[in-house]
Amino acid sequence: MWRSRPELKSRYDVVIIGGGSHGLATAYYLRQHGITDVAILEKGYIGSGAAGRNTTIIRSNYKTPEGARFYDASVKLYEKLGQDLNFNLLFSQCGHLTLAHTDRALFVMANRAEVNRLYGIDSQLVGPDEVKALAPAMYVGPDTTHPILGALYHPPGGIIRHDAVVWGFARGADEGGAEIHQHTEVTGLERTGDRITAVQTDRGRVGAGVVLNCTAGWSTLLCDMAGVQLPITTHILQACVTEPVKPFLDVVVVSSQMHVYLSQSDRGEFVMGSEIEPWTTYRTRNTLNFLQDLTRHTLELFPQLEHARLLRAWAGLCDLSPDYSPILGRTEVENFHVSAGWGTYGFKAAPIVGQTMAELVATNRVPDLIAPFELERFYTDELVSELAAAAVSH
Ligand code: PYC
Repeated sequence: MWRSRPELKSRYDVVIIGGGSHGLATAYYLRQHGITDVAILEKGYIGSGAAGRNTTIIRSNYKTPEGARFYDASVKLYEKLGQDLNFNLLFSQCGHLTLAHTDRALFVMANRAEVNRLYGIDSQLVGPDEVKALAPAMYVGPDTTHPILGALYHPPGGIIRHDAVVWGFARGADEGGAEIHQHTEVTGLERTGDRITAVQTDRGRVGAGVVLNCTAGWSTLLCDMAGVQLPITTHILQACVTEPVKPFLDVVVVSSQMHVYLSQSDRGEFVMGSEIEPWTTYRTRNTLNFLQDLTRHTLELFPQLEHARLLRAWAGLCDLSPDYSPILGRTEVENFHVSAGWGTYGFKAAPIVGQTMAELVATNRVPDLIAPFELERFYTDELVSELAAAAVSH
């Protein structure tokens, strides 16, 4: 679907580090600004990082005005992305239910619904009867460890085929002239004064007009090479998938108290994820604790899955920033920009990251949507707290 890897040229106008959904989306949208002398450098294969390891959930019911309008813009791009890329992304806007098991959770969700609605986002608090109607197969009886008092219901939320998003953006970027260099590892960045002049790779050195760090997990290491410090710690997040079973769930179900989020894919598999691990690591192996906790909580909600076999489990790297919002846009190095610190929110932001980062590169102006997320906010103390806006406790 894209040209095979060419030789590296000695220079590109734009070098994008990271062939995940953000890097590929940025290359795709750069083409709309007429910028086509672009190389994407990916140390593994495209989509081998966070883009291929998430649980494919798309939503915009965030807590802060800055977050809500940013992710809303992303959902809107996702809605027409299949058509734009001429690629079936299997986007199912089946709705998204965040369960509330305590009065406090109901209060927080009512607040989120208010913020969401102020920005025109379809999001509302619903009671147990509506929860039952939306997910008839879910056990909602009063005799559970965590009785369901209500939920935040977000109809535009849903799931999308993550590999297809990666492949669609890759094909679109390639058609626009960008070169995709898989299995090309960045080993250093050459900085002269306030600019990055070249990128060193295990296949040689390339000069660069602008460099974008679009990696997850490795973002701090790459920023270190540029002399830029990111306030990020890296943790693993684990997920798993069952064998296909008869369809009985057509809404995404999330519970932050039970640390579980799950959906049923078009193939019938249950895709399930859990809490972020509290330790920092780059070791993407699963743990028994994860499987025990996740399956216990899932079976409380869906006892029907008792006999379903797990097909696969995996882990991905999540970069956490102090306010759980991304770090996006410019750094103190003039021509070195970042898309980092996404926690567990990165995949759902891919199209809007691509569009806004491409605009930043093309115009050298910071788009309004990403201005609140600049690295600078940690120096000016203007944090954007998305703490507790997800099923994980970040
Ligand atoms: O924020 O939607 C989310 C999410 C899904 C899995 C982890 N976080």
